[in-house]
Amino acid sequence: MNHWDQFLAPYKQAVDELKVKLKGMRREYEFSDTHSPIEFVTGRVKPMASILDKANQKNIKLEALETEMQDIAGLRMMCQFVDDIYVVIERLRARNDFRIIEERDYISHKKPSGYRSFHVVIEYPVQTIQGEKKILVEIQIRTLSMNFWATIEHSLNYKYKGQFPEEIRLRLKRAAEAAFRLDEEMSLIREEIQEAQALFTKKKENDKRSQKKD
Ligand code: 0O2
Ligand code: 0O2
Repeated sequence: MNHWDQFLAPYKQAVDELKVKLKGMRREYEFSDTHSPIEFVTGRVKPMASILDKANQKNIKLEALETEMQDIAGLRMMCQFVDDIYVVIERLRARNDFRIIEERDYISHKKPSGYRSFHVVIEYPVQTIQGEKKILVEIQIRTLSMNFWATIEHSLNYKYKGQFPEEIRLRLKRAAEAAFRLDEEMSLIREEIQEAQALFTKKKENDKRSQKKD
């Protein structure tokens, strides 16, 4: 096993374990017949070339990667609605199999690019044959709409190597706002559906009561 494979092994272990655990949360909601705040979960270990690029850009020494680069292990949780993101964060805060060390709210504080997501950095204990090793893992929680924007922006970023022509940069910012408006519209529709459902249930109960009286 070369040095990199050895270095990345506990990160891979952490991603594999957390994928099972976070997908397990989704399955629990499915079994309980309630709306699942989690739509789907993905995970990856950052490839070596990207680790080296980022270390270079951010002046991180290779010896300091473990403490300075928080997203070598990364999980992503996709939600239908913005409110679901906060439900997921509450569930993560309530767990005792890892420790949250940082939360970054790029939803109320979007990035200059237009990027929105909620990032939770955790310290996750991996059991190795040398004993326990604590690994930093970044969990990104976002709506499907935020994910759509970020996926496309990320691939364009790759194409333009971070140097977007001004017009594309502006269009992407506008697209990010449109994606967020879509989230807001969907939330309103959801509230209306839930209100309508509540009214309908109340009406049915009232009808039953008046039938009994007759
Ligand atoms: P399930 O039971 O449907 O969740 P790997 O395990 O390494 O092969 P990984 O890390 O799970 O793959 O990531 P990958 O391949 O990117 O996809 C993760 C899961 O997310 C897959 O489901 C995909 O079907 C699902 N997925 C990806 N994009 C979408 C999407 O737009 N909508 C929905 N609903 N799901 C999506 P699993 O893990 O195979 O099984
Ligand atoms: P990958 O694996 O290619 O996605 P920085 O890297 O300087 O932005 P930092 O401190 O490392 O910031 O952490 P941050 O910003 O909380 O998280 C970085 C990750 O968030 C990025 O990882 C992306 O996944 C995502 N992200 C942040 N800003 C943007 C953005 O403007 N557009 C898109 N598409 N994604 C963003 P990497 O390093 O790009 O890795």
